[in-house]
Formats: sequence, structure tokens, C-alpha cells
Amino acid sequence: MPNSDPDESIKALLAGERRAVARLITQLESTLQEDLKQGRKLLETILPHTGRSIRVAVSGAPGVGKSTFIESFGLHLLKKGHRVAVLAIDPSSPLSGGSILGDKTRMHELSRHPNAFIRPSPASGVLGGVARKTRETVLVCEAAGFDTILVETVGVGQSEIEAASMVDLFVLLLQPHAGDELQGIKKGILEMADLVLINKADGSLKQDAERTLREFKSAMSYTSDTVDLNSSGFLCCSALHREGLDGVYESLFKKKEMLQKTEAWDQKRKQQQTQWLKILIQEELQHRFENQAGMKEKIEILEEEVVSQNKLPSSVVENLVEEWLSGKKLN
Ligand SMILES: Nc1nc2c(ncn2[C@@H]2O[C@H](COP(=O)(O)OP(=O)(O)OP(=O)(O)O)[C@@H](O)[C@H]2O)c(=O)[nH]1
Ligand SMILES: [Mg+2]
Repeated sequence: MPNSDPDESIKALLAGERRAVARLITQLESTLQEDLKQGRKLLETILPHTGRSIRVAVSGAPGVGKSTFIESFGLHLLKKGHRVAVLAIDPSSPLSGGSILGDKTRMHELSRHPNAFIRPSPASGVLGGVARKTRETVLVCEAAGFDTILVETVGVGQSEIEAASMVDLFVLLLQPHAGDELQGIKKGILEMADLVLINKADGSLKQDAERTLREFKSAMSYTSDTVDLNSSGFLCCSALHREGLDGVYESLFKKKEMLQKTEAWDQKRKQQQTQWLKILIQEELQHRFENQAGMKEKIEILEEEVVSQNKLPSSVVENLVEEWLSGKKLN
């Protein structure tokens, strides 16, 4: 990591220079404490410039068209004068780089545009977890003037929950004939959705998509008492043919206005902030505990003792933590 002049870095970041943005994110994802410290210091300096974006998760089963949608909708946003950052959360992303890198070919128009910034998921091995890094990446992008942040979730399950904990609005993509798929989608995910889109509403699938939308809406009105049909949007679109995107845009920004009027917007962000703090406390403690000199070996010995000497695990843990907190060398 080059030791660049912090004042220059700040200027470049606030001016929205993509290289400076990428550099700080890399620093924050580093496994070296020195890099992390420097990165955090920079991030703290630019913190007053964060928070002014609309943060949107784009979620859905593999192959539903999330990346294609982000390319089309991203371009639509650019046309409307927005600056767009695209991030990904992929809890399985290996150290060699995130899967959205491959997607850059799918987002090739967007990735070349000066007002767009695309960043793959942090690797799963990074200190502090993938979601924590992505939260910080959101802040960096905001300080650099990106006013719309799109977060693509990869894989089904954990990444959706994590994305939901850091965005303002949650978009769920479905396909025509999504009946079976819907059964597989946890009800919780539907309840998180501010906007449900039936994608691929084009060609021979167009009518199917419209029927799926009708069926879906009516099924929802019977089965769900928590999904508010009036405040959630349900639309058809074609990411590939770039159709229906105006409706998506309007729905999203209308919902944003509505939430901001009722202060639900700020409340949600405050809640997310305190939740983030709690997670960080847990992670930091765990990290320090596990990385204490001799801890690994000590735990191995205790595991053996719990089994062979039939010791009570809760007592063993209590003693171990006491020993750790007292600052004594482990023996
Ligand atoms: N007909 C049609 N095909 C689409 C549409 N959107 C995406 N596709 C196709 O669906 C396939 C999957 O699209 P992706 O955008 O990669 O889907 P994804 O959800 O990002 O997939 P993963 O990242 O692998 O989970 C590609 O072959 C796309 O061309 C659409 O609106 N209409
Ligand atoms: Mg994709």
C-alpha cells in the first residue's frame, strides 16, 4: 500500500476520483493492521460527507437477472443524473477476488461510465467479515459523491440478511413462473422487500410474467398480513430489453420520500448503526480472544480435558475467560 499524502487522498476522494475510492476500499479490506488504521483514519475524516445516498439491495435467486438489472437500471439512473456505485455481498467470495468481477462483462457499459463505480465483494477471509467491509465501502462511496448505492447479493440466504441490514430499500427479483421459487424463498425475505419485480417480462415470457405478477399479488393478499400491499411495489420489467425501468425508478424514489417524511428512514439507519456497533464488539472481542498468544493450544488442551476428564464446559470457559481478562500468560 503506497503511503500517499493524506490531504491529497482526501481531496481526491471528495472529488469522486474512482482510483482514490478504490485505493481506500482496498486499504480498509487489508489484513495488515497498519493499513487498516490508516484507512480508518481517512474514513473518519470524510465521515461528515457520508450518509446522503439512497442504499438499495438487489436480491433474488441465482440467474434471475440481478447483474443484468443493475447494468440496465444503473444506466437509467445515470441518465437521470445520478452517480451510481455497485457493490456486492458474497459471503463465499474467495481471497482471489469477488464474483462480480466476472459480472463486469455483464455490466460493461456501466463499468466504463465515469459516473459509475463497481466494486466486487470483499473476500470471505477478510478481517471483520464481508458485511462489515461492505458497510465501510458504502461510506467511502457516499463521501465520493455516489448518491445511489446498489448492493447485489450473491447466493441465497445469509447475504440477503446482511444486505438488508445495511440498505434503505430492498428490491427482490423474481422470474415468470416463480411459483416454485417463491416456495423456496423464505417468507422473511419477502417481508423485507420494498419492491418486488418480475423480471424477464419480454418476448414469449411477457404474458407469463404478467400472470405471475397477478397471481403473486393475490396470493400475497391472502397469505400475508405483514406485507403491506399498498406500500410495497409490485412490477414487471425486462432488464435485458430495458423495459419498465421508469416504473421501478418512480416506485423506489416514491418509497424513499414516503419513508423520509415519516422519519422511518432515519430510524432505520440509526437502528442499523447500533446493530453494526454490537456486531463489531462481538467480532473484535472474538478476534482478540482467539489471537491471544497460546490461545489455540490452550483451547486444544481444554477440548481434550472436557472429553477425557468429563469436565463441565461452562466452568472451563469461565476459568479461561477469567484468565484471559486478568492478562496472565496462558498456561
Ligand atoms: N429474457 C430475459 N433474459 C434475461 C433478463 N435479465 C437477465 N436475463 C438473462 O438471465 C441470465 C442470468 O442473468 P444475470 O444477470 O447473470 O443473473 P444474476 O441474478 O445476476 O445471476 P447470478 O449472479 O449468477 O446469481 C442471463 O443469461 C441474462 O441474459 C431479462 O430481462 N429478460
Ligand atoms: Mg449476478
